[in-house]
Amino acid sequence: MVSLLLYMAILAPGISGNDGQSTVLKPTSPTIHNHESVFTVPPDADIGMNILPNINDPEAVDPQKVCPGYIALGVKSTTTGLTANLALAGPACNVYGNDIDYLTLVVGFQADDRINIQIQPRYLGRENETWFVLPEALVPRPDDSSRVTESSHPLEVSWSNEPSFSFTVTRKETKNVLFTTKGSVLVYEDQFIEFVSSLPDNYNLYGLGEVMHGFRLGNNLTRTLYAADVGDVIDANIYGNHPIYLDTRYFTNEKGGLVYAANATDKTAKYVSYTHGVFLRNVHAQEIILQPSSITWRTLGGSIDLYFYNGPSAEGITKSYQRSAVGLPAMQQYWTLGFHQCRWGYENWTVLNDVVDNFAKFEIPLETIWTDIDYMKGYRDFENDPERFSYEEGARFLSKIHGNNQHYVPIVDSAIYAPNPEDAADAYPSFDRGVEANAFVMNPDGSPYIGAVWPGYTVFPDWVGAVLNGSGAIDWWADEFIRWSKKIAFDGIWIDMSEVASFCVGSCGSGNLTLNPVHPPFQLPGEPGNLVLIYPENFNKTNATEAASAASALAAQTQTATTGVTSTTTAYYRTTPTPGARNINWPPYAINNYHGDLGVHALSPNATHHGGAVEYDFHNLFGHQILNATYQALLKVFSGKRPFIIGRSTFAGSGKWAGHWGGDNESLWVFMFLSIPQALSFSIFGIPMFGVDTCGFGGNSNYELCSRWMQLSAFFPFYRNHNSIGSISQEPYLWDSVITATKKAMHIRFLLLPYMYTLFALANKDGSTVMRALSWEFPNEPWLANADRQFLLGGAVMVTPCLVQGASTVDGVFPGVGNGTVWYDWYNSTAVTGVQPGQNITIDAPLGHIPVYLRGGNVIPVQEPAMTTADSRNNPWGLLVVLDKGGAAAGILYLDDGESLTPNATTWVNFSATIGSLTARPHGNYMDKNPLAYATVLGLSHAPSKILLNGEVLDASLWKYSKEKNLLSLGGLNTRFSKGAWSSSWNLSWE
Ligand code: MIG
Repeated sequence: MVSLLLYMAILAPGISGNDGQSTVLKPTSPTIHNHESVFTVPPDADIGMNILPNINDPEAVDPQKVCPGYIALGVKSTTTGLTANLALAGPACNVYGNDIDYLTLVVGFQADDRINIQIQPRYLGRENETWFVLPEALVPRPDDSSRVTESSHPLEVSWSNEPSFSFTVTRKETKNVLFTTKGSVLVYEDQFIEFVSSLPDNYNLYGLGEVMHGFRLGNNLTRTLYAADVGDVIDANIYGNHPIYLDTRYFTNEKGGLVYAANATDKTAKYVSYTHGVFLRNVHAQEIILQPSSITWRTLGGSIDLYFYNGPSAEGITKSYQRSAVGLPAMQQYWTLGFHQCRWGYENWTVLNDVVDNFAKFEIPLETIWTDIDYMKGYRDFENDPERFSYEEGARFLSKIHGNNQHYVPIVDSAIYAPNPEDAADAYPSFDRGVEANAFVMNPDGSPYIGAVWPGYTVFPDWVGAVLNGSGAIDWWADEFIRWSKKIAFDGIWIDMSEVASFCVGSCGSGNLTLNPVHPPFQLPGEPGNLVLIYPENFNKTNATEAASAASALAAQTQTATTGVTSTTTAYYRTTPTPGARNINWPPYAINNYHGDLGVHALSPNATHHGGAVEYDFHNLFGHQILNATYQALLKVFSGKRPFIIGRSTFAGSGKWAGHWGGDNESLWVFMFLSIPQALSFSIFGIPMFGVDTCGFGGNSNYELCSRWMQLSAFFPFYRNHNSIGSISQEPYLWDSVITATKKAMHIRFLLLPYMYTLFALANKDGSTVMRALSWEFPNEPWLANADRQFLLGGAVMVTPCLVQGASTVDGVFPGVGNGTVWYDWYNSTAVTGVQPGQNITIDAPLGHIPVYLRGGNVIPVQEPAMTTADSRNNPWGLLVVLDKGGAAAGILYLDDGESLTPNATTWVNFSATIGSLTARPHGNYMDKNPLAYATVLGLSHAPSKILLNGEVLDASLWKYSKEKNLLSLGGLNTRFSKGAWSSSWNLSWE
C-alpha cells in the first residue's frame, strides 16, 4: 500500500485556495439575506435569571439528609404483581417542592422479560394535580394486558420498610441485585421526585441521552434531560431526551456459581455478561446523577413509571423496549440510504444546480440535495423566496433532478412568523390560517405567546393542545404542507429548532409585532465581522500554508475584537417551595440546564397549551410531537408512501416517525469520533436512521478530516455532508483526496445497500439494531465494554476507522477470535490471523483507506453500485458467502418496492451455507428481475473439483479458486439467473 506521506505527495502538488491540495472549485462565499436594516431584539432579551445548578451549589440541601421517606401500608401481593399504599414516614421535608403525603405503588409483571414499578400520588383528580400523570395519548404505556406470574419471571421484586420504604429488583439466575433503593429515602413532591439505587463498582451504563460523550457513560457524570437549542456541547443537555439506560454486568464462573467481575480484565478468564434495561417513562426536566456506586434520578414532576427489561442481551432489550414501549422504527424509503448533500448558505437554485452538476462531473453519487433556511422568504415556513428560490425555477430544477432519480429535502423550522399587522405587504397566510385553527401556544392569559426565531417575532404550534384537547395544530400543519407541496416537489422534510428554540425569554414579541420583521439578538454566523476561523486540530500539520494564512486572518480579527467583559459579584436566583403551588418558571430545584434559566432560548415554562396544560410539563415533547405532526402531514402529501423526516429534538419513541441527525458538531476530529457513540446510543433509543454533519458543521473542514469523515459516515445509515454558513465549502468534490476517498467508500456502501435496507426491514419488524456496539455482538468480552471507536453494521460488517489527525494506521480489536470468530479483510478477502482476544492490532490505514471486515458465518447480498440508489437497484446482484470456522454461513435479504408504507409485494430470501453447499430460498411475491452475476466464497480451505448449480455441473470457466486466499470466485452467472437472482430457490454445491 502507498504510504501516507507518498500519498500526500502525489495528491498535494501545490498549495492553492482553501486547502493543501489542488482545489478544483472555488468555495462559494455565502451572503446573508434578510434582516438588513431591521430592528434588533435587544441582546438582554435572551438573558434569564442567574441560576446556579443544584449540583454545583455548595449551599444545596441534600434531600437524602432531610426527607423522611415513606412507609408501605396495606401491601397486597397477587400472582402477577403487588400493590401498596405509601404514606409519608415523618414530617414533610418540602425540600424542592411540596411533599405528597400518600402515594400508590403498583408492581406489575407485565411480560416475561419486563416488569413495571409505578408510584404516583394516591389522591389524584384535583385539577391542579394532572401533571403527575403523563397522558398516554402523548407517550403510550407499554401493554400490560398479558401478565405473567412472579414465580415464573426471571426478575424478582422485593420491598422493605426498614428504615423506610425501599424496593429491590433482583435477577433470580445470578442472584444479582439490579436496582435497589435500600439505604436511601424516596422523595416525592409536586416539583421534585428523587430515588436512588446503589450500583456495583465500575458499572457499565449506556444510553441516557442525548449527550455528547463516550458510549459508556462512566461513573462520574450528571445527565440533564431538558431539550436545548445548543451546539453539540460535550456533556451538556442538548436536543433529545431518552430516559433509558442499559446496564451490562460481567460475571465469571467460580465456585460453581456466577460471580460479578468488577475488574474484568483478565483476558484468559471466561466471562458471561448479563444486561438489563431501565426506562423511566417521564417527560419532565430531569437529572440523572451517576456516582461511583450509585445512580440518583431526579425529576421535576410526573411520576415514577419505571420499566425493567430483563435482557439479558442488549439486543433483547432494545427489541423489547421498542416493541413494548416506544414503537418500532419507521421503515425508510430505499433512496434515503443514498448520499445527501446539504449546507447552510446554498443561496439560490443556480448554486444548488451547480452543486448537483459538480457531483455528476466528478462522478460522485448524489442522491439528494438539501436546502437550509436560505430558500425561505424572510425565513418563513411554507414560503419560498421569490427571487432566489422561485417556484418556477424550482419546478424546472426539481423535474431535472427527479428525472435523474435524485431527490430534494428542504428544512422546515418549528416557529411560525407572526407578521406585522400594520404592514399589508407583510401578510403571511400560513399564520392567519393557524390563528383561525387555534394552532398556536398561548400566554397564561390566553393571548398568543410570541417569541423570536429567524424570521423575527414568532408563534409556536401547539402540539400538546392538539393531542390532548383537539385544538387545530396538527391538521393546520398538514394543510400547510399540502398547500406548499403543490408549489414545490420536495421528497422529505428536515425539522429544525424543535427543542423548541426561541431567541428571547418569555413572550417578548407581545405588543411588539409592529416591529416585525426583527433581527435576532445576536450576530448570525457568516455575518460580516463574525468570521469563523476554527480549523481542525493539528490543521497546521495537515496543511502548513493554509494554517499560516488562517492564523494571520485570526490575528487581524482579534485586533479588532472588543473586550467588553466586566466582572460583577455573582448573585444567584434561588426559589423555595410555596405551599400549595408550583413555581413553574423557576422551580426550587435548579437543573444543570446549559442555558441556565429554563426559559432562556426556549419557550417559557408557563407558556400555555389549549386545554390548559403548561409547557413546564411537556417541554421535552415539542420535538417529538412535531415529528408526529409532520409524519401525519407527509402521509397526506404522499399518500401510501413512507414519510422521510429527519428531526433535531427527539424523545423516546420518535424513531417510529423519523430519523435524527447529530446536530451542530464542529469540523474537529473529536466530533468525528463522537459520532460513533452518538449513533450507538441512538440504536438503543430506537432511532436507527442516524448520521451526523459529515466533515463538520461549525468551523472549517480540511481535506484530511473530510476524507476520513466521508469514509466513516458511509457506514452510518443516514449519510449527509452538511456545513454551516460562514465556513469554507466542504462538498466532497472540492479536494482530490476526498474525491478518491469518497468514491471508494461509497462504492462499498452501494454494494452493501441491500444489506443495510434489510437491516432496516428487520429493525422495523422486530426492533433489532442497525449500527451495533462490539460489546453487544460479543457479550463475553468485558474489555469491549468501552469500545466505541469501532462498530458493526448489522452483525456481519465491522468498521475500524482512523480517527486521528496525521495517523496512517489505526489500532483495532478483532472480537470473538478467542471463540473461533474469523474476520476477513473487505479489500483482499483474506482472513485475519494470529490475533489474540482483546489484542489491539495496528492496521494500515493510509488516507483514503477505511478498514472494513466481514465476520465469518454470514451471507451478504450485494448489488452493483451506480450513481443513484434507483440505478443501483436495476443492477445485477452478487453474494458474499463468508464462511465461519466450520464452513457454515447464513443470511437474509428483504425486497420490496422501496417506498410503500404497506407494500403489496414483499420477498424475503434466506441464505444458508453448510459444508459444500449454498442455498437461497426466496419466499414472497415481490419480483426482482436482476440476475445474480457473481458469488464469492471466503474461507473455503480446499479447492473444489467441480461446482454444481441446482445439480448441474458449472463450466470451469465460470469459477476459479485461490488456494493462497482460500477464496472461491464464481462469475458470469448472469445467464443462469436471467429470470432474476431470487425468482426461485436454488442451490450451489461444490465437491
Ligand atoms: O441555529 O438552519 O442544527 O443544521 O444549518 C441555526 C440553520 C439553525 C441549526 C441546525 C443546522 C442548520 C441551522 N440551524
